Amino acid sequence: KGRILSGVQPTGNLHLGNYLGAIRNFARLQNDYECLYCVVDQHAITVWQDPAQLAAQTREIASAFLAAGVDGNKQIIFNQSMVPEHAQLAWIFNCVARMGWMSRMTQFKEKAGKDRENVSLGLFAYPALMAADILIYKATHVPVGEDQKQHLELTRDIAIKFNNDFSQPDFFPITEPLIFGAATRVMSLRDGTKKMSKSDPSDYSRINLTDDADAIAQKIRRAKTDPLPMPDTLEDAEKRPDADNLLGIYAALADQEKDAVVAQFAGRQFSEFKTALTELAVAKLGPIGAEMQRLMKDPGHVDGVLRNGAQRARAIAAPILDEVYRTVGFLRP
Ligand code: AQP
Repeated sequence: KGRILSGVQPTGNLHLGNYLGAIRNFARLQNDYECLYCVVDQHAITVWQDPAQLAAQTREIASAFLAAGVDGNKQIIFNQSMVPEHAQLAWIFNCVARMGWMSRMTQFKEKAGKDRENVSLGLFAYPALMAADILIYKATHVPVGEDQKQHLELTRDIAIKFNNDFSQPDFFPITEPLIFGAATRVMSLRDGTKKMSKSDPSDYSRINLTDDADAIAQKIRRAKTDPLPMPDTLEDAEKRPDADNLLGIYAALADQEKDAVVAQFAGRQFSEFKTALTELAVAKLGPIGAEMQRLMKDPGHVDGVLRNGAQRARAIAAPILDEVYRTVGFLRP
């Protein structure tokens, strides 16, 4: 059995893209792998977070994992800062990774924008911490959305360089990304060329997992489309980003192939399709949102899941960190 590690940042506005690209797959993979699912609170503070909100958002993400069907007793659900071995390994990786590699990370370039002098050092170093999140467990597979592909390649580069630098070719595994489903990159409902994202200032750009039926209906009704009827071939759809995005969302939620959905709605009016998409989205997301709301009212229970998960995660991470320290040449107590 392989081992999975994946994480989600507690930065608020958990959305349909996070669900279809990552969280839904967490539950689907749990029978075939040993899984560790992490709320990456240390990644979140690479940009300013209000402390009270950070704590609430950490519980929100843990609730989403549970509501999506991850079994917190069988699998390990925890928050990153409760397992200090992540940050300890990250320091070593900061010394393995090269400035040039980090400078090529497109997410850093996008998030830093033109104001590079004023972003945190943590934002730049974040992919090395992500590599540590994965490799502190020697995880073999990481389910993520497509936007994380480049960071996973960096994780592989760090593993290879560490293995070479210390002449231990099999020390860290070369982790494989698991990117699958009909919606590996869900786009904004306001602009089919931009990723759906937590930090988009417009709430109409995304469907949040905690949205109720009315909010979902309103957002889909207002979703941007073009003036033509629905595409009648996959090639036609792919040339029309807004339509393509909605078709991909429908296919993913219905567990169908996109070309089957294209065929079903070919040449129809968008209004008709949007009604069907709303019904489907409410049916699939409604119960998850309701379960999240229920869990968020019981912080004691969620905190218990995180504490228990952190203990079990540390039991795996501590001996691996010890092995790394010895390999590097650090004296041990
Ligand atoms: N639009 C998306 N489509 C598919 N998958 C997505 N993911 C994120 N956006 C989409 C996947 O969700 C997981 C958790 O993401 P994250 O919280 O670590 O951070 P992110 O990728 O930075 O998410 P956002 O929503 O885009 O946040 P902001 O706005 O803060 O940058 C990951 O597996 C990711 O691939």
